[in-house]
Amino acid sequence: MSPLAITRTLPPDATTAALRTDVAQGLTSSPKTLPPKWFYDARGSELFEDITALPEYYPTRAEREILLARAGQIATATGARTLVELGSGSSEKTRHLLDALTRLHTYVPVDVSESALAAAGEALLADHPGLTVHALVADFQGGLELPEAPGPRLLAFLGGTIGNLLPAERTGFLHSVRDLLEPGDALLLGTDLVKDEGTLLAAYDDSQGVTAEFNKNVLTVINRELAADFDPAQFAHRAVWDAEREWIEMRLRSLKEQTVKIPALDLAVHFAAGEEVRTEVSAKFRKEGVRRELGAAGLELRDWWTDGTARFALSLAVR
Ligand code: AVJ
Repeated sequence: MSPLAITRTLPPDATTAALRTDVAQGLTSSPKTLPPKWFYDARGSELFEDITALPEYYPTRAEREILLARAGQIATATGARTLVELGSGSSEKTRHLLDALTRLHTYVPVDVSESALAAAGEALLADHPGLTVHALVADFQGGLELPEAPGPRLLAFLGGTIGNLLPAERTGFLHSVRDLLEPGDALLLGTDLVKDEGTLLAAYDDSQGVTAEFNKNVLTVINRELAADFDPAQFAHRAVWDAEREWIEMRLRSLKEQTVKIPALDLAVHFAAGEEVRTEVSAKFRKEGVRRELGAAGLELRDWWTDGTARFALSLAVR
């Protein structure tokens, strides 16, 4: 096999069909919602990379600190021959793992963005010429068919992205992960942790307005893909801490009463002045809650590591 293979499990029009369904359902529900997956067109992915460098946005730095400190232990604990990374994106986080996983034979990055996968795969092969990279263009929530690869396998879901799933979606996801894992395999999970509201709000509403631009970008995606006429200037970015559910919500608030036309869906969407669309939840976790959610899916929490100031955690779980 050539060192870099790419398997497309998404039919070519999958994303447009899924966007149409999500927008039609989300903007006609009450309250209105949009799923966060649609942030990540090329501009959105670029804005997210900018967010990870912001002083207020601590999760990326905190997770990198843990990976650098614990990659050797993770390698020893798992002896992984295959690393599967869900939502790999730029695979920047993965480098620390790949450097430590000295027995690694195959890397399987999974992402909906084929361009991100190709770029990341080429870059990693340059540094790890002996590695086999089998990239999967897939939506990890859509049920995963992993390519044949030597075990034991380590399934990594980093960045705190599991926090984007609502509790019921997390349950389904963790059960699908458990069904994927065989004895000897492991799940490496990145979770942002509950902390003071001020720190959380600053991380999702930075002083430079990068997160605001990231949030509004979903309107541009819908304008481009569905010929809608959203005016991003007529919406304000908001970050809200829901202390009961322990999650951050990103919202877009309509600054006036307005009607947005979405011709591709033959839809006109009315917004009252001040009405808000929820565009993302980012759940924050506690150790016992993670242990419980993993346990309910048939996974056992084996290791729990945090950064020096306990802002973020990596956990290792097995069947
Ligand atoms: C990439 C989903 C982990 O939830 O913190 C960053 C996305 N949203 N700033 C997160 C995000 C607003 C990020 N994840």
